[in-house]
Amino acid sequence: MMSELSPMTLEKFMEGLVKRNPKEPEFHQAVLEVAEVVIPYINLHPKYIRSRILERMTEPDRTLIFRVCWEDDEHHIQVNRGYRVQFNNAIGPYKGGLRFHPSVNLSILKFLGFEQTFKNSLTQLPMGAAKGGANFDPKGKSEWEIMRFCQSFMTELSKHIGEDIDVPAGDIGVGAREISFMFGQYKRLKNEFTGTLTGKGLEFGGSLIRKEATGYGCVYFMEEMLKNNNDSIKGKRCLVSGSGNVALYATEKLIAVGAKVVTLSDSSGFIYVPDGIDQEQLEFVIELKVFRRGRLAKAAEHFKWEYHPDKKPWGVPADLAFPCATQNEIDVGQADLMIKNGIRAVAEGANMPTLSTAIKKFQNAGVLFAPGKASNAGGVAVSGLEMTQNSLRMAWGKDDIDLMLRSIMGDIHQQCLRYGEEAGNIDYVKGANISGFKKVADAMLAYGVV
Ligand code: NDP
Ligand code: 2IT
Repeated sequence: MMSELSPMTLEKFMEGLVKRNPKEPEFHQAVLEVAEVVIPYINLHPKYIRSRILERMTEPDRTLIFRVCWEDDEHHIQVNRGYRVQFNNAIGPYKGGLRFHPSVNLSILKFLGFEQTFKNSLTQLPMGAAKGGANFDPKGKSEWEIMRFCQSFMTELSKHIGEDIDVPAGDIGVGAREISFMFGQYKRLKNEFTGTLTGKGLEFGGSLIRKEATGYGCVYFMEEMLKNNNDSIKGKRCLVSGSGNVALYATEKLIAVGAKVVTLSDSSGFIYVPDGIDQEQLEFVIELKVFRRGRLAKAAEHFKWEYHPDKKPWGVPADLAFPCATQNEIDVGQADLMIKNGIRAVAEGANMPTLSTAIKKFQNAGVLFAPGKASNAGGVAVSGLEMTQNSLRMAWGKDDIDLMLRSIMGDIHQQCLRYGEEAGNIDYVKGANISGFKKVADAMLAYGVV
């Protein structure tokens, strides 16, 4: 006989999760953010308790860890650790980026893979979730060293991916150059030309707007949030952190829609440009940071911008904030300062850049807050469109893809409105997590116990 179901409690669930996954603080943090809003929803829908959906969803399908050996320019042998966490393929092939950064470890990749499950679900495209990468630091490496590393990494990874199995893309430290080296090696090993990676060069199956998509999509999401509050983006002063792929294409779109981007940052400090960065200056920074992986201090020197070494931009007064560098960039103290300085809305371009305690500060102060799984979903959405174009063996035009991106971001915003209503306000964290959860959970239920 089936016993009476008791409701789930957050404390007990988290205790079990931490016990099963010791010493993985970023993973615990990402799960807690979801569990806080999803457990009350699950308790209203006991079918999810009975089938232990949240326990199943927080356990990756599989985790691959492998050695990556390569030879540096001095002919020394280097050894790195490579990973692919295939988190969930309930609604499509595993899909998600690769991160090359010395801080990469299992906790970070599990947090990113878990977040990807909800994000990919929100896009409404058929994509499961994965994340991977290596503790390899591309900074200061020569082109040939990067190529040798990418080829060695792909030699192992190629055994586990495929256009209908798992489709990696870029993330921190992995841009067009790295994707091209990895795609070249994949094609050579498999002797096939398929869309197994996204973010490829336009000459070999890449999609227009993919490189811009995360940043553009984040701005589109911010526009939706402001519109829903009878406000608009034009003329707003914006803090952007980071100066990589996401930050710089968010900046490009912000300039195009008439906002002023007054800060950018990298891991060494931030620049402050009181009148806002212009398109010509931005192109210089894109060349410096995205294509040459240089230092932002060089741009500050070149344009005589105010430069603040070893500092984050959050103390600068502004209307809107776009954290686009990395996880845990905004803590409670910084959130307090931003609120005091008049910030009205935050849209995360990075994954989990805001600590949960800081998110609560923003929400309690009435600051509109969009979690990355909603506001940075544009990148993986256009990756999904790249997969479709590759399967169809055709390429769509720029305007068509931009329209689809806008429409996907608008639809994600609608999902947040639908599931995020909280005492007359919209809780975007609740909306994104419940909507993302429901689709994957229902697919898992339909499969039975697998
Ligand atoms: P890039 O490698 O292009 O740029 C990363 C930027 O963040 C650089 O300015 C880098 O500075 C800074 N940064 C990275 N790590 C740190 C750190 N530990 N401390 C301070 N600054 C840091 O990466 P992306 O722009 O692609 O990714 C940025 C964020 O957006 C990540 O959270 C990523 O997961 C997320 N994201 C990316 C998507 C994509 O399509 N690329 C899609 C959705 C989310 P420096 O140059 O000094 O290292
Ligand atoms: O975090 C992310 O969504 C990404 N790094 C992009 C993933 C993808 O497959 O395009």
